[in-house]
Amino acid sequence: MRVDVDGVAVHLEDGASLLDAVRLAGGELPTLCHDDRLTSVGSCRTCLVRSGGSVVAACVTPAVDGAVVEVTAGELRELRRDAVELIVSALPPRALDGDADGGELARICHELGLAPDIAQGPGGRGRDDTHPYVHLDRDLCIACGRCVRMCAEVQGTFALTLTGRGADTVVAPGTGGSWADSDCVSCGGCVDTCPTGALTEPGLPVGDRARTSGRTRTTCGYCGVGCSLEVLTRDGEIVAVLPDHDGPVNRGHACVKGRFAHGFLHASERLTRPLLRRDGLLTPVSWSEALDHVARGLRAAVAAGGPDAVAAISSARATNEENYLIQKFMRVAVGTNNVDNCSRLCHAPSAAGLTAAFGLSGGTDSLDDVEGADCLLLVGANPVEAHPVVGARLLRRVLHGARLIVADPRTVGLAHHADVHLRSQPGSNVALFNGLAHVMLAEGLVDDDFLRHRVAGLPELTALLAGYGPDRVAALTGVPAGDLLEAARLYGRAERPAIVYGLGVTEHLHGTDGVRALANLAILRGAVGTGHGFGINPLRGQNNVQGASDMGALPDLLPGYAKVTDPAARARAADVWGAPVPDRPGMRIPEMFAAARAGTLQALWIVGEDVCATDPDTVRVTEALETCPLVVCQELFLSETARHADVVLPAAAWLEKDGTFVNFDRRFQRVRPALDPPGDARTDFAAVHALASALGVDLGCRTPAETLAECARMAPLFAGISHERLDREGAVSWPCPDSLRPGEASLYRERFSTSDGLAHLAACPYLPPGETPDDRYPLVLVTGRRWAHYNSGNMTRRTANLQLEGVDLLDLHPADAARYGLGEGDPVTVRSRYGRAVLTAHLSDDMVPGQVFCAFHFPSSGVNTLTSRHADTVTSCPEYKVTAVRLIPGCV
Ligand SMILES: Nc1nc2c(c(=O)[nH]1)N[C@H]1C(S)=C(S)[C@@H](COP(=O)(O)OP(=O)(O)OC[C@H]3O[C@@H](n4cnc5c(=O)[nH]c(N)nc54)[C@H](O)[C@@H]3O)O[C@H]1N2
Ligand SMILES: Nc1nc2c(c(=O)[nH]1)N[C@H]1C(S)=C(S)[C@@H](COP(=O)(O)OP(=O)(O)OC[C@H]3O[C@@H](n4cnc5c(=O)[nH]c(N)nc54)[C@H](O)[C@@H]3O)O[C@H]1N2
Ligand code: SF4
Ligand code: SF4
Ligand code: FES
Ligand SMILES: [Mo]
Repeated sequence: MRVDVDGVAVHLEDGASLLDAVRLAGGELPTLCHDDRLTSVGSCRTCLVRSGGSVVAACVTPAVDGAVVEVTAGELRELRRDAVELIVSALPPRALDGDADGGELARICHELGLAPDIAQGPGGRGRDDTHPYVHLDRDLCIACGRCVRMCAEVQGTFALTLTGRGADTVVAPGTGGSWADSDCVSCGGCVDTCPTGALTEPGLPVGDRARTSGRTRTTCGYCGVGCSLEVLTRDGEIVAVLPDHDGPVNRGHACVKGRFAHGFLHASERLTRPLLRRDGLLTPVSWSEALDHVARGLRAAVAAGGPDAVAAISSARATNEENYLIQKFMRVAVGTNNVDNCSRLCHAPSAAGLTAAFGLSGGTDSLDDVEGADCLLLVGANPVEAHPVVGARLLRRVLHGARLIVADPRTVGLAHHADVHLRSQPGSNVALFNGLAHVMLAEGLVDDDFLRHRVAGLPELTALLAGYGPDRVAALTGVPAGDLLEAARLYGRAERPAIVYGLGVTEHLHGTDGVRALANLAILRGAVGTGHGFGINPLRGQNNVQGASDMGALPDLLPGYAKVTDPAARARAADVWGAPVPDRPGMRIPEMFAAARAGTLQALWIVGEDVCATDPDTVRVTEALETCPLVVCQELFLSETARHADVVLPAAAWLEKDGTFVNFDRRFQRVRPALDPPGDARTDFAAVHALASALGVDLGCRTPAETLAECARMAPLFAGISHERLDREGAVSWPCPDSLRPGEASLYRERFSTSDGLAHLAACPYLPPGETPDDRYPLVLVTGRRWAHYNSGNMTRRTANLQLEGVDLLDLHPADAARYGLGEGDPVTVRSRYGRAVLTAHLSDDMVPGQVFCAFHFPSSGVNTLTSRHADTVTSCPEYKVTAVRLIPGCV
């Protein structure tokens, strides 16, 4: 379509507006009620142009072929100026206090030649400063509604509304009370879009953004979504962390953690000096003293028990380069494969299950593909709280018409929008997925052509599925047969179905079977490797848990997933490293603790993981650390684990680091330091090098960039990825064998990466969970996440997020609460066969009677003393999702 803008011809796509035309022609218009990410409402009348003989608002007027648009004519400028002046004159003088290049309103007034003194409104409508991160100055609200639409259309929370009439119209929480008591989940979106400074974050008046001295683009160090963020700094302090509008995953959106939870950086408890245990007390010492002690301890451990008497837990919070260096240190400097990372506690079953089914250890497609999905099957994941930016994108897709099936025992956020909610009994996934597969096969909702040419294992699966008719599955899972049929039909009949799943699939006694049985559905449907679906994608948890495993911080795999048992792979690594690679797979995390308790593990080095708070059955973890002669802990804080260490090394956090992370959909992205680490804290990268030097070993890899380059030389999957390329391109997905070609965001278009090139169906029978309720422990406890805190909570508890969620709650159905005589807010003791926790009761209809739910963000409540020793039979991933418990009112 061709449009003429003041004599300049521009070509536009269908659906474009006159505003798009003006911008394409190089023109600018004031657009006070418009944001490109939101629907246009045309209410402010500041974007007036003339077209077809009449004056129209450009933002809401569709461009038509042959349209002629007048923009710069004098009277049009006057009209726009008048519209802005009318709006601004109602505001109090402080509306234009900021820098001209600070707020949008100030900039527009400056451009239109409107003097600051036109703002002469009386004010007096008051403020709402009740919320820790979002403040409202009602006097500056022009009722453009951008915040309301941001909250609804991008964040999907619908927390805001416009109230009042005429000139008194103002934004307010929809619940009517204060912002603090509203549904707001602090994504910051409304603050970002507000053009006037009516909505601000504390400490950052709108005009102030321009006065910051540093701007650093980096990748969020909390969850695996991988939001691109822009960090504004001044005098060594963070002024604000804003979502990057060009962020490939987040596109200008973020969540309460990445956006606001950075206060921990300057918390008074931040570790700034190494600590060494002397006479039972952790005492500050110099780095050289601490490192000498560690080096001596490591030598003694190797002398006593050989290299395998040493083990390391690497950090999924740390960068790829740090993880690469840690596993290289263990393999080259110590000579053992005893290195693992928290993927073990999380998505190890995904790695194992997806590799067995398809060949590679990652999700099959990219989040962008979800935008094309017409049916979402969300299983055992709560992205609204745990991956909020993905949760919002999924919700948007559903609000735009995609069908949604949610499989989760709880009514998680997205379940409110589901066509079908499958509330299966915790631990019954394999039966549920087999039941769905049974219906798909029985009703012919499968892709026969795909099954014939690209799939192995159909006869075995077909035989197994005969025993998973809807009635039996209903009995095993508690899901009504009708719901099962409806879900199978929705997924089976969709043209482009997508599976997105989380820990509700993996953290089980048969987690890997769960992943395989779920992958069966995508294979049966031909929804993977075909371009007809979004495949199957785990919402990997930590910021860099995908990367930690990619880099070989695993006991059986080298960088790029080469097996340590493969002589050719070892030879390749030995060639790059100039040192032999041990051939025996090392210990997994639970095996490390068992070896420590047995006295065979002599030294354990724990980087950025609070195992005494977050591993299961923590009483025994602590016992392991107490038995082990040398425990070194690299940490930001004196975590539960650091308290039990012999040496604590102060670490830099993600905002202080240079390197890369890999997010949940296999994208490498850059991490850049916005600040220096405090005191003597060092990056994990520097600490590993220093420790190697103390042992007289040179690991090479001088800089993070050199380190990734070395990894790329070893691992064909990453051969085309470098810091320099990421600086140029932003994000690159793996596999990327070639620096001149893009990475593969969607996998397996030609063939699967298994040895025979086929996708493998798995015939996994349903087996019951390890934990089962009985008379003494009659309830099932499910553990998981809540929106405002992050895992151990060591970081988020040291931010104002503590005001958003202050305690570990126990969610229970009102019927159960009545049975136990518990009211909202009552203290409740939870007992399992392993331990005891004290939580605060929260009555919730989101729960099914007989099941209770809690998070584990406040270690002092003791949630992980409750969780059991049962773990996935294939990968040792703990059965965090099923624990039999009983409740006792009060704190006993
Ligand atoms: N705010 C916040 N965000 C986080 C984190 C955090 O601590 N806080 N942690 C990050 C990390 S490390 C991870 S791994 C991710 C995890 O993200 P998710 O996987 O979404 O997290 P969870 O809440 O642990 O578990 C998901 C769901 O599984 C359900 N579930 C439990 N048992 C079963 C079952 O048998 N079958 C089915 N179908 N569902 C079941 C639970 O009810 C729960 O809603 O989140 C990341 N993001
Ligand atoms: N009951 C129950 N328990 C669970 C789960 C569950 O669902 N239920 N989920 C499990 C899962 S999926 C996971 S991933 C684990 C997570 O468990 P953890 O990995 O133990 O938890 P985090 O709080 O993410 O972080 C670990 C520590 O790293 C420190 N840290 C942060 N950044 C850095 C850094 O750059 N360098 C260093 N050296 N330290 C740093 C933090 O201060 C924090 O103490 O929890 C598991 N525990
Ligand atoms: S911060 Fe986010 S969730 Fe809260 S009101 Fe604003 S847009 Fe809505
Ligand atoms: S969604 Fe995840 S990556 Fe994005 S800002 Fe929040 S915590 Fe960070
Ligand atoms: S921006 Fe077009 S009417 Fe407000
Ligand atoms: Mo995780």
